[in-house]
Amino acid sequence: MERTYITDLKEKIGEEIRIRGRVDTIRDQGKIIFLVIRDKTGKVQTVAWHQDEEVFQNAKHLTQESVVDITGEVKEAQQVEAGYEVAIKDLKIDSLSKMPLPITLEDEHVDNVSALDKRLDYRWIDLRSQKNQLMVAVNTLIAQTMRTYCVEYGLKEIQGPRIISAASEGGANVFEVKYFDRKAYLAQSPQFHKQMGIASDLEGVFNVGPVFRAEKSFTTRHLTEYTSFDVELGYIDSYKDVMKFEEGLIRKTLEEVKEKYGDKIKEVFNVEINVPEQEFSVVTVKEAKEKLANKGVTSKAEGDFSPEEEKAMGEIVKEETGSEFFFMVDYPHSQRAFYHMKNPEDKSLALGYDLFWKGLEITTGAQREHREEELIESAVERGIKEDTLEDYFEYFKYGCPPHGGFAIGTERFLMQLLNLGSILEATYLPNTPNRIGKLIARQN
Ligand code: AMO
Repeated sequence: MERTYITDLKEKIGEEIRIRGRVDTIRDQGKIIFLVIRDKTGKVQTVAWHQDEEVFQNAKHLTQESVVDITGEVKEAQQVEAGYEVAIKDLKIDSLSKMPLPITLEDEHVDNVSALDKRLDYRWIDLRSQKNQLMVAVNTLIAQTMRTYCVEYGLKEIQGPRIISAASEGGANVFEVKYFDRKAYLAQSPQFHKQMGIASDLEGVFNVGPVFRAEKSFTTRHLTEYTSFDVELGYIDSYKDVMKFEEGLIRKTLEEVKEKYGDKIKEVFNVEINVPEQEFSVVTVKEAKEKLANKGVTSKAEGDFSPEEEKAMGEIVKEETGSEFFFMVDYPHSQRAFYHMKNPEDKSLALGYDLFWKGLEITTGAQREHREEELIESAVERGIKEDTLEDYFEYFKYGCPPHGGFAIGTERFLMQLLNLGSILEATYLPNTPNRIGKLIARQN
């Protein structure tokens, strides 16, 4: 018999059906056992009677979270909320779960770090919760919408190599790997190879995949491996074209999420999805520092922002414009990646931006320096040895269109969307300095 999903049972009253799923709860009342069964579409009460010896003995053996295959009849039952239940005719145990479970199946958000660590150690059980099931579904929709948006815009999807010969985002936080008898690196970003796509006349490209950062940051927003959604656009006039593209991409993504999951997200996470109505605000670093100083929020981060400043700035912009998003522009070039183009009117500034959402940086973007000589000059200014980036510089030797792009940290995006307390919660199986899948010893 074909499987029926639990959500479809309401249409099958009086019929014989087959359901598959997990035992959510067990109520043993002596001569009758109630099993609430859960599948990805919902829950239903099923009943085993003592008169049916075989079914009853099987039900007696069951433990919570066991996987079962049930055939039975859907019967009206006024005493249960759904108005129906399943009278079990055949109960097959596909997989018996050991007891006790190492974690409780939390539907509540857990702030306590040790509890989170334990949940992450048993992530495959933790992901069974209603919250996490919804989170994974929302993440799927985000990825699909972003991809579709890029494809419809005419961009080509590429997969840059993850093992590369030179660090793109500076040598400080790059993982070195042994590559036969030489050194190689895990890509911190597909930066160089998405730019290669522009030199290859693909005109516009996107790349979605894992990137690696060897940062010993124990924060709520850093991972050592995350998924970067990268875009690079050719023949731009300004980094503002890049900002405009990203704004459209995010607006479309939020529209889709709101339409498909808005009510469910409100119910499960108590979060309202706000599709931005007006254009994202744009603030210069100088203006932001002034606004922050007026509120008494300062830091030593010159030309950059501490997490406290970022959060406060998010609140200031929200208060002033009602917007959860803002672009920060006019960063000092010295604080940015060497490949950002310098502003020709003030060479101390970069033609790039960061995008903030609810007070957290979710994106860096910029127009790139596509002129070989100027690019090498910027690299050398940073103390980068020219020969270490020879392969990259070659992309600009044989004609390269003006271009720019950005990268969204997808886990940060999901974290901000659902107001999660930590990026670890937004990651399928997070890697951090003290965690490779499971917790490893803290060695600071
Ligand atoms: P950047 O290094 O700012 O820029 O990274 C882009 C975005 O990636 C996310 N992110 C992270 N997420 C989780 N854990 C981390 N350790 C982490 N580091 C960064 C953030 C950030 O905004 N090549 C450039 C992008 C470009 O210019 O196209 C780059 O990688 O959301």
